[in-house]
Amino acid sequence: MDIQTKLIITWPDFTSKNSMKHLILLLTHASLFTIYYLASASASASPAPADAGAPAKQAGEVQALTPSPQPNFIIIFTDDQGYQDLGCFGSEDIKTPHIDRMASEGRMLTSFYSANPVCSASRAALMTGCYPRRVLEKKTVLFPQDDIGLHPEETTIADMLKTKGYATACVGKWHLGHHPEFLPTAQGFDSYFGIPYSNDMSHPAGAKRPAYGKWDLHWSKPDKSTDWKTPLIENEKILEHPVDQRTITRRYTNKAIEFIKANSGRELAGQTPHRPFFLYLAHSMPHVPLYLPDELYNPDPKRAYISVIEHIDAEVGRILDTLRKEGLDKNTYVIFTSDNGPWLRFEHHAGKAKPLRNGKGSTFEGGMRVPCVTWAPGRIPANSKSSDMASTIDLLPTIASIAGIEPKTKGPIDGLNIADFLHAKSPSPRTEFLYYTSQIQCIRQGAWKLRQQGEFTQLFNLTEDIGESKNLAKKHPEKVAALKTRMKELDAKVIAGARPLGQLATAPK
Ligand SMILES: [Ca+2]
Repeated sequence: MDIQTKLIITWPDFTSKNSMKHLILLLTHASLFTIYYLASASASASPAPADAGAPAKQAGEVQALTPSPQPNFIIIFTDDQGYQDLGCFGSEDIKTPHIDRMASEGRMLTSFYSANPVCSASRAALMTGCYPRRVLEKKTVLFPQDDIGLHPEETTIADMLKTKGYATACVGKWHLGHHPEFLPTAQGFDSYFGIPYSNDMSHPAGAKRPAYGKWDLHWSKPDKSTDWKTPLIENEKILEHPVDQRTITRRYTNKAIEFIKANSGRELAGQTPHRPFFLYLAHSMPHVPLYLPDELYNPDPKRAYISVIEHIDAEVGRILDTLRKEGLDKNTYVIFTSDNGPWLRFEHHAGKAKPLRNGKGSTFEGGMRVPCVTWAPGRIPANSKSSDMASTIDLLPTIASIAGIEPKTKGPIDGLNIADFLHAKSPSPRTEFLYYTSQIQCIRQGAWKLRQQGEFTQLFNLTEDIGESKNLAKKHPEKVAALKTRMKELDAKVIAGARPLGQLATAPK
């Protein structure tokens, strides 16, 4: 293959006034990457299924399974799923038998935080192990007209794992920059399949975003899902535009299973051993608008959110079944959580964060404390549960530790290694946590949480008052003063070490 080959990729109207100059991109390394991926994917996919050109097995012959000594990692990240929206987290109306089983075979974390109450900033934090204020400046949500993204020089979990030879795939919603320079394939992922931003961001710009409060109407017209003009991207190219959102949750799962099987560790005679893998599966639902495959559709709009979570649960079940079937269940960590709390204003098109206060967009607990189930049979103890604090920002250093990697990040990170806590061998090392929107709003230290909005101060004891109903600020002025000082001190460190987000004009091509 001529390694100097250049592909011309057209990127249809991504809306910004500056993007015209990027409509035609000469992507040297990106296209080579694509070519490499396609070639390696076709090569590595072939030995995985036993029926795909492999020698016929003889009776009694057991196919050799040689799981890699390096564990695999899967993060399943849903969008706007509330703290209560799993059976094991107390849902009164949603049935999630597969994730409940995952919890009974693993460990539930009940004080687990996303690092921001909205999409992009939450994802930047997960990927980099940093408070979003450190890596995404004051941006919290990226839009189709933006020319920015997570800086390509930031070290993501995928970048880090690649230093140890991991195969990496991102499937689902990315939302850290939709231009090729910022897509997952520029951030350590070998491949990408998904939508680049939220499923309600109409596209191209200028098209009217359907009005809020019309969700029952949208639910009543499932065959109009393509009204949303949401693109589906494979690697750096638009595959479908618009994508039919009825199909998306299942197609993400199909892609994820294909990736798992291609890296299952099954060795057939003469084949190169497969690599350990990292799969980041970020479902774009239950963010509104909600859609389901036709056979699961129920016209009652009050069933919309319930049915969508139950569909996600069934698809998570398919992932776990694949791991069991491929013999990977003893060598794979699966972490299921959500990017932020439920978007409460949409009523039955949104979830619940009970017993927490508020939801998406808020630094009350309902905005950022999310359901979290961790699973790694034989490594993470079954039937365990902890209310110790932990956060998505802790996953990068934790995964690094488990994989035996000393992460070389672009600068300081905020995450802590919670591996021993995950394995129930120690309490969580996280005793403090900062709550950011575009800027700092709260600090939690043990049971105490200080919330500061302008001159308005609130102090809660989360152990006694998980619903943040009693403001104790006047009763404990010394605690308020100490927490204010500590919050300012920690925030100043984050801001002093903040790094620029990626700008399209300066991003490497
Ligand atoms: Ca979200």
